[in-house]
Amino acid sequence: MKKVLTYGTFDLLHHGHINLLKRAKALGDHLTVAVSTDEFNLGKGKVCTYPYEERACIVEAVRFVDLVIPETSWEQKIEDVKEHRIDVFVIGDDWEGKFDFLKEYCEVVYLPRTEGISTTQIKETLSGK
Ligand code: C2G
Repeated sequence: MKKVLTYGTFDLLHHGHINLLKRAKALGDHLTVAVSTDEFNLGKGKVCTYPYEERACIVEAVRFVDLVIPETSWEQKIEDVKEHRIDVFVIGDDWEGKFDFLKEYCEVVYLPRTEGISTTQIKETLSGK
């Protein structure tokens, strides 16, 4: 079984996230998604609309997703790859090159982001900006 792993906040889930998850799953047979905790997001300078439990529940319901785990630190990726016997690490190309250190442990794939949609844009639209 070819195992795929990705990470993200996934707040206000939108089709850009779904496109990422769909393409990630297509690279293997099993997709694990590490969803950023609220505390970790503060470190990323992100304040989420939905708390971790709700974001994890929503991501878990996506048919491409097989397992959700919490992302609590920048340092957990190598351990996650080893512990979950991951074959492919995938993330959007806004992170291009940032996780090349994982190439020692698994394949690393940066996928093109979906243009024209973001959680920030959704928030701005809703706030009438
Ligand atoms: N994404 C995308 N297209 C968009 C928006 C997001 O492909 N229009 C992708 C991102 O590239 C990422 C995933 O969807 O791979 C989740 O995006 P975010 O929730 O913004 O996650 P991020 O803050 O990038 O967290 O350790 C890594 C971080 O946790 C990644």
